[in-house]
Amino acid sequence: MRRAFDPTLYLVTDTALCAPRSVPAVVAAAVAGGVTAVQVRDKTASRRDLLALTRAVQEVLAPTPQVRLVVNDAVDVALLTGADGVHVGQDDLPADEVRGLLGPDALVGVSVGSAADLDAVLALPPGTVDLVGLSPVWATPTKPDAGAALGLAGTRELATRARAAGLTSVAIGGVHAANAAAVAATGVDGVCVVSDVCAAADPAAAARTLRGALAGRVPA
Ligand code: TZP
Ligand code: MG
Repeated sequence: MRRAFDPTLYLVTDTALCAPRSVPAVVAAAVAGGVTAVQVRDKTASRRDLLALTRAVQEVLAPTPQVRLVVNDAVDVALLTGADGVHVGQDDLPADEVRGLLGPDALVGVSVGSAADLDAVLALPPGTVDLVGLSPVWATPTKPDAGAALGLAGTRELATRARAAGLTSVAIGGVHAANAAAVAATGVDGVCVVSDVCAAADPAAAARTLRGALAGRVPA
């Protein structure tokens, strides 16, 4: 059965930004601080290492089953680990193929950087995509090739259309505690962060601060 997904504060991991701490250690702290969902993302890891990393994060998340685990790109890793879902970008496997591989209960997320990207998602059969990651809100050193910034106005436009179509939306790219409330006010269901938590001296405190900034602004 499909399990509920809380997108309020969605952590996307970056192994280099977590170092010298391990990704699972940072995830554990971040969840203690209030992160509601986790995506394992490592563009440089071998498939073998990504599998091991995903399993290690899964272990850390075992005591908090309400915090869903999503794998970036790697459908094979998601299948092998029984992770909750996969997030794909515009150059990854098509969302309908991912849905076909993972089945109806998985969470399928897609990155959307323009109205045309959203049009393509909305043209798919209902139930193909659960979540769109609106990105990037702002340019970010974490992903220099993320494409043109949507800004708050562009994010709002896409979030409004996503909501009307019954899709969950989250916003990513340059989101930090100081601007999280403004991002949430665009109408997204949650915000995604990488560096604000992964690079923080105290990831638990960083997550707590973000949750404070989001309190009452996104559906909890
Ligand atoms: N996709 C679009 S922007 C981005 C990803 C993975 C990185 C966001 O990183 P940060 O550090 O939260 O700006
Ligand atoms: Mg990708």
